[in-house]
Amino acid sequence: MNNFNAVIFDLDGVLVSTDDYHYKAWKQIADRLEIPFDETVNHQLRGVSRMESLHIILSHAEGRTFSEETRVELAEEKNRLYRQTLNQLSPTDILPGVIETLDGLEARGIAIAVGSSSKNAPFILDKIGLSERFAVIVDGNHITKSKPDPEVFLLAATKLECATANCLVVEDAIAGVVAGLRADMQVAAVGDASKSALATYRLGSIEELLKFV
Ligand code: B16
Ligand code: MG
Repeated sequence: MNNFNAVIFDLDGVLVSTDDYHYKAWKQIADRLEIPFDETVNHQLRGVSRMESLHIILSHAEGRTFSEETRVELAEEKNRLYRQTLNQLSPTDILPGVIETLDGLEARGIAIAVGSSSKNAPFILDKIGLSERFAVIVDGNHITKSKPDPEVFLLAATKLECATANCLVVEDAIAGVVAGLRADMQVAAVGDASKSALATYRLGSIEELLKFV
């Protein structure tokens, strides 16, 4: 049993599955620009910021350059497409086991927080009805460096007034696992990231978290 006072949840891929919406929006843009974009490239976008995601996609446009102005326009266009699909989100999109896990943590007196790279996190949390559940929400609007930089988790720990050693991060992306470890926190990996040996705990389902707190 560990001494965790707080659990910091990633959003996309942990609490709700918005990854496919990101993929479809980027895919429309990549196809229009005739840039190769598939699941392998998409995988590298998990947990990283919108502009960094665009940078990764454009790096596959061999020999072509894009001005800063064009990059900003493309990122805005992607966000418009993405936001249209977010409109359909509702509490039924909360991933299986999430509510039971949040309830279990609260019953144990453990604070719960969100640490997401997404600037759309407040909108998404609102749509799925979870805005009021977390003691602290740190998202892409509050940070200057995206995961794998630890900034998002360090800021969450500061706001929680919790020592990093007593915070547990839950992540689905390798960039997020690395960010949590760099913040000197233990990391529980779900989904994709649970295949990596990097994480402190590798979970088959999110409820397994309750075994470690
Ligand atoms: P936005 P997370 C991340 O969310 C996504 O995994 C990543 O694919 C996306 O590029 C990033 O948010 C920025 O999202 O364009 O909405 O600001 O996993 O950190 O919750
Ligand atoms: Mg994620």
